[in-house]
Parts: sequence; C-alpha cells; structure tokens
Amino acid sequence: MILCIDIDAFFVSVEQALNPHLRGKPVIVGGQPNERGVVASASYEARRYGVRAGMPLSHAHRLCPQAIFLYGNYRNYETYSEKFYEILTHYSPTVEMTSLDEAFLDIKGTQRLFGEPQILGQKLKSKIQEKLSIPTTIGIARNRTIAKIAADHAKPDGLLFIPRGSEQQFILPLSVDVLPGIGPKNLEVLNRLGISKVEDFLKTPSWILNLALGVQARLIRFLIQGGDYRTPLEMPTNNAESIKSTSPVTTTSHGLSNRPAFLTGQAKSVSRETTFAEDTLDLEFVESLIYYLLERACHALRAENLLAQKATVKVRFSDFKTVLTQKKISATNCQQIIFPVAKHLLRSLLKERKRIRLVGVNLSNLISETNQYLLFDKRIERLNHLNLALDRVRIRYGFGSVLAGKIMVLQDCYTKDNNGYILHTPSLSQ
Ligand code: TTP
Ligand code: MG
Repeated sequence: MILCIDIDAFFVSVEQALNPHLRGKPVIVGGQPNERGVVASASYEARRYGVRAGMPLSHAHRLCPQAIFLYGNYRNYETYSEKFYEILTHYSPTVEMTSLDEAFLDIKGTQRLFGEPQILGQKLKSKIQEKLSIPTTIGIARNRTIAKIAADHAKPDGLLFIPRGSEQQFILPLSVDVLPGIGPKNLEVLNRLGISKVEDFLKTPSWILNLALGVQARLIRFLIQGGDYRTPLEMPTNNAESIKSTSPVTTTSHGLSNRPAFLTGQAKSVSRETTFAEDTLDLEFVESLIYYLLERACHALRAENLLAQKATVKVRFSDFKTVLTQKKISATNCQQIIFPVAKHLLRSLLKERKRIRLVGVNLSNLISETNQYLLFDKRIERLNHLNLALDRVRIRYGFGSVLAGKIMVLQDCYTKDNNGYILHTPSLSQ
C-alpha cells in the first residue's frame, strides 16, 4: 500500500504555525495585492471566496479584500519541509518527497508496528499536527496515482483509504481532471469531446484520446488502470500500452535517495531507466518516457543541490543488445535544457529499426551548485528555487504544462531580503 501525504495550504500553514493569530483567517502568500505577482498559497478560508494558486494577487484581492496578504519566506518553508520529512521517516523506511510538502510512503509491512493503514494515517496526521502545528491530508491506496487522487479528494485535513478492489468505484464518478496530466488545457479539450468524468475517459476509444491528448493519453490510461511508473504493482503484462518501471518508490540508482536537498550527501551520478512491458517501435512514446525519466533525475539532482555536466542515454533492444552514448553538457539540473541533447543522443542510437525494450538516462560529472554560485551569479540559485515550485506545479498540471521558455522569463521574479527569497511570483501554474 502507498500513502500519499500533502500539507494543506503549505506556505500559509507555515505562516500560521509561526503566527497563530493568522489561524482561521483568509491568508494569502505571494505578495501584496497591488503587486504584479500571483498567489502561491491560499488558506481554505480564502479559497471559499474563489482564491486559487496561480491567480494574480490583484484578482485575489478583488475576490477577498479582507484577506491578509503576506510575502513568503522560502527558508522557513524548507525548514518545515525538513522537519516534515524527519517525522515521515519514523513511519516507513521508504519515503519519497515529491515536493517540499508532498511525500509518498510505502507502508507495506508496517501493519504490525502501526496497525491498519487508516490507523497509521491518523497517527501520522496527529504527530505532524502535534510537532509542527500544520494540517495534512492523506490518501492511501495500492498505487501512487490512486493514493494521490485520494489525498487531493480528501483535502483539507482529511484521510481517505481506498481499499484494494474499490479503486474503480472511487475514481469513475470523479471529474476527469483528477487524472495525472489533465491540466486546464487538456480538460477543455476533453470537455469539448463530452468527456467530463473519469468514467467517460475510460469508455472513450483510445484513438480518440490519442488524437486529443497525444502520447499522454496512453500514459494516463496506464496509470489509472493500476500501473504506476514508480510502483510496479498489479502491472498488466498483456497490455501493449503498459510499461514496467525498474524503480520502486525509493530505490534510486547509485544510492541517491529522494530526500530533500538539505538532508543528503553527494552522489556520483543519477540514473533512471524503464523497461517496457512490450518492446516498442514508437519513437514519440519513447521520447516522452525519456523526458519523464529526465524529469525524475533532475528532480533528484535539485533535491541534492547538484548539477550534471554529462548526459548519457541507454537503449536496450529486443535482442538484449544494449547501447549507450553520452555528451558533455554545461552544468545544469534542468530537464528542459538536457532533453534536446538526450533526444539527439537517443536518435543517434536508433540506427537499426529494432524494437526497444528499455531506455534509460544517466546524469553524471556532478558538481555542487554552490560552486557555481561562486563562479557565476545568484541566478542559478534563483532558478533552482523556481524549479522546486515548478516540480510541484508539473505534478499537479502535467509535465507539459510549464515549458523551459517560461522558466527563463520568470527567473527574475524573485527578489531577496536578509532572510531569503521574497516570493513575489512563486507560482507558475497558469
Ligand atoms: P500545493 O500542495 O499544491 O498547495 P498547498 O499546499 O498550498 O494547498 P493544498 O495542498 O492544501 O491544496 O503546493 C505546495 C506549495 O507550493 C504551496 O503552499 C505554495 C507552492 N506553490 C506555488 O508556489 N505555486 C503554485 O502554483 C502551487 C500550486 C504551489
Ligand atoms: Mg499542499
């Protein structure tokens, strides 16, 4: 079983934990209403008025003029995230932080110690409330996708357990945008096709979904039909659209854990690879997987404050012949920058028309980001902070929702004070 835990209104909850007089009030973190920035986090009291993350502050102010508007302090959020992670590690040996305020725990085998999943969930929630004074929501299910959907569904301050076998019953009536990769744009496309519920999505022939959503359609289908990139539970073996992951929740290559930046030592390289359940010739699909693997690898690099200077792409064909090729890159941990290089490397490996069995990426020649600050300027640090927010947004809105070009435009949105970054425009969701 997988437990997904996410802090409710994270930035706001930290502000409220530090200043209890803010509790129970409409609070918005992101900046002042007369500024150009957007809402990073809104308390549930403010959400009642329609305020949402990513909305311009001026719009939020019109909807909820009585709200208390605050600048964010990233350093405080990192500190709380670190404490959050520390508590989680007492409840499972496998904890994967996917953003500052969200984590997945593999709770298989924890029953003897903590009891049934719901009991464990309740204990965990209470412990975090007691130690940090912040509310969380938990979803528990047999794979990550359903656990995440359950957590989102149960917000705020909720706990939802989806027993084995009742996944379909749970997700079929939900709006289709609960699915991973369905952001506002895809939702519009699907709604125009008359697809509004998950049930409609599953009933729609694949070729229509493929036309509407491209390669993403089959990834989504795969995820909701029980499979999961990172937890190969209930993996369908006779399904041409399925893939098999070689990396369960926290087993990452080269001993690099998915812990946040501030907690771990340095790794030599980071790898991610995926074996397809059925060998494929579909280049577009393989490329989208490369992007996904790079995203995971870069996420791990960012969590460690590392930059890669070499990218390697590996391909194993159906006859088990394995080939790899690599290229030096200028130090980065942005998947958007590495992807074109990786795509080029991939194509250079596909000289023969043979079915592909496995693809992998490796990022190596790692250096610490702090060295780069000395060599260059603070812009790299800013981009790193921005990418943490981007990681979160991408998880919610799909990989393609934020593009590299936008990052370059927005990297100058942060300013700095003595305590850290002032988050004038920390949100990139729109
Ligand atoms: P989320 O977990 O998506 O949002 P949240 O914790 O504020 O609210 P909830 O989980 O209850 O729905 O994101 C975690 C933090 O990431 C959030 O507090 C602020 C930051 N963030 C942004 O800066 N911009 C965004 O667009 C989003 C969605 C989040
Ligand atoms: Mg949250």
